[in-house]
Amino acid sequence: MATVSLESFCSEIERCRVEALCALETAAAEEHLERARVEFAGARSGRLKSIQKQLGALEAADRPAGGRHFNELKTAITAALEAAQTRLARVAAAADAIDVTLPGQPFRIGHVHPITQTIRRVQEIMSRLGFESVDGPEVEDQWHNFEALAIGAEHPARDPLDNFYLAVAHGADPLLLRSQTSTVQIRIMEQRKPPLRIVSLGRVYRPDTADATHYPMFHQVEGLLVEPGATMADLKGVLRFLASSFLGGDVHVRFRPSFFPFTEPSVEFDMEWGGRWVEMGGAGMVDPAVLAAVGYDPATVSGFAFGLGVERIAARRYGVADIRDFYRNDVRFLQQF
Ligand code: FA5
Repeated sequence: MATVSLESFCSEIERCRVEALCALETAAAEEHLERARVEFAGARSGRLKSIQKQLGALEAADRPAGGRHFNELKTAITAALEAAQTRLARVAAAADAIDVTLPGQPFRIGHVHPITQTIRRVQEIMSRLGFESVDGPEVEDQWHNFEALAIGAEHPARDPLDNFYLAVAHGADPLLLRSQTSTVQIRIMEQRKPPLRIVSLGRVYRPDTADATHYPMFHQVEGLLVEPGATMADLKGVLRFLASSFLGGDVHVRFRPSFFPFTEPSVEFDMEWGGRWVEMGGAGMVDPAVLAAVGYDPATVSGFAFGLGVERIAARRYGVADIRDFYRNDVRFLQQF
């Protein structure tokens, strides 16, 4: 092998250092870095390898100095390689991070279902008259759904075809999904003494065929007031107040004589809608026999109660012609409220 002078060996080392550090420091992607690694530090034909081979061509006296320069070059290239790897790994990690400078996108949030909106609004209106919101169970016994409300064993309202009875062990009294919220009147009167003003809004169930004004699961708002001296005039005033607060002062309402086993006298409460009268619910003065059955003294207190269909008053308020629309879960319909 021809002899190589220390001077030309050192200038080759210097050229290699400059080119290697430049390539490694500017590598912007993994493949650039890998190309530079192979070119300068490749085990078989890298530039470091070929410079190392030239060490043997130096004069014997120059080899220690040449070896020192070579080792410095090797250390510098190894350090630059590691620094470039760390830098590119950091860039890759930053690319996965959240870019807080990106512009925002519209965020779609839902809202409360119109029936729940109606329930909350009715609760709020009734609270202004001092009516406290209470709840009752949806699975009921026959005492609270019928008997305590003077709906006797032979009454057609107890027919299995008109109720969702639940299967029970032989001999036990069947429970049922409550068919009216009037059950809550009894439950509260059993627990509390008069005076009381309560309102209860919740689901009730009847095997009715679904149509524009009926659904097998629907909601009722039940109101009950028991105080000394309560009269039918109070009942009418409260229902008018509820109707005009919820629907606006120009709503027309009417009371029609009717019959419920647990109120006497009883009325139907209708609202005018599009030139027609639509039944919203039933109402009346709590029958003294019902008051006596829960331990109240009908000689000192009287009361009124009402039960309205929530879907019907919601339909009237929002101009919805078919209450089935409330339960089709069509977002295009629901997002209008
Ligand atoms: C009752 O349920 C009585 N508990 C109301 C009552 C309470 C009377 C307190 C006296 C004192 P009725 O069965 O008429 O009454 O139902 C009341 C209202 O519920 C109806 O006027 C109607 O608005 C609504 N409703 C009845 N069945 C359905 C149904 N299948 N789908 C939607 N709403 C209904």
